[in-house]
Amino acid sequence: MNKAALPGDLWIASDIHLGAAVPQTSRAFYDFLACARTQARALILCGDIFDAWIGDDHALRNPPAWLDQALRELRQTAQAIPVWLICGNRDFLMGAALAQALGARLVAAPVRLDTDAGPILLAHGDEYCTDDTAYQRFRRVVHTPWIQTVFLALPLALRRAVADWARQRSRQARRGKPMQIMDVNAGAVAQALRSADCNVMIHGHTHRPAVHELDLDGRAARRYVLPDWEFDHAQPPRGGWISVSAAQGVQLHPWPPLQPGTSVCCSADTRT
Ligand code: LP5
Ligand code: MN
Repeated sequence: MNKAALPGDLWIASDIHLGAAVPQTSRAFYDFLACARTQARALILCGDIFDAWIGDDHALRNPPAWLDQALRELRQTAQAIPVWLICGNRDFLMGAALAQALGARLVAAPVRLDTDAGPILLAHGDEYCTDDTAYQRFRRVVHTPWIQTVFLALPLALRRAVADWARQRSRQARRGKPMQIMDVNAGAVAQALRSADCNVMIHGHTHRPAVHELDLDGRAARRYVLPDWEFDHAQPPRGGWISVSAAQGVQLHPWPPLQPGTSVCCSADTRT
């Protein structure tokens, strides 16, 4: 179990799925980053920041325009406040070179995080979708170190083709799966909380934002699910984040704020 501590007001987001095809989502996220830079003590991005990640070299050598801007925004944020990155099932190949280039910290998940609101177990969440055995098999394969080494040694164009194929296969596979198995398994969540000696979990991945009250061996526990971000195709657009603070505890927020200019943030034109 990875452990860490992060005092102060934390902002947590995941599942932005940044890519070439989501300019509106990217812009909404960059407005969020601008607010985080002035209002958060630290920012944790909890996986699937990118829609697919095929290696740090892709980003650092000659990034396409959309990625160059994403990296600039993340780097600017990491210059203002600590930025912690957790890998998701789309961007599990994010590595130390990217973190260093951004001035961010790559954190292995799940991580038991000591915060001003108490200990919190943070994860992307795909690891708890244990009913989805086909996905867990896929996950074991692509998390195998030697397979990752072979993949990362491939020419960029071939890596992109493999990723596109994997995305296509995943979309097809999902169509044949009952929704229920693509959510976290209650037993897996309970076991993770027990192992971490924690009563609060925050994760993303499922795109089912909610606060779940749990009974963990007779103790009250909570599972917070981070929203996914989609401002290009979804109606209504959706985004959101979680704040962690001594004053308000753990809170789920929509993005943009319901009333711009409210306590947590800024009007949309605050980007610097
Ligand atoms: O991602 P999403 O939301 O569609 O569905 C996920 C699960 N699918 C995935 C697969 C990713 O989308 C693939 C993108 C990764 C790109 C970068 C790396 C490319 C290869 C790296 C090699 C080291 O995560 C989906 C879950 C769903 O969440 C809900 O939890 O159900 O799981 C699947 O669909 C998996 C399928 O059931 C079986 C496998 C299909 C993919 C086969 C391609 C194999 C390529 C391996 C190369 C070594
Ligand atoms: Mn995910």
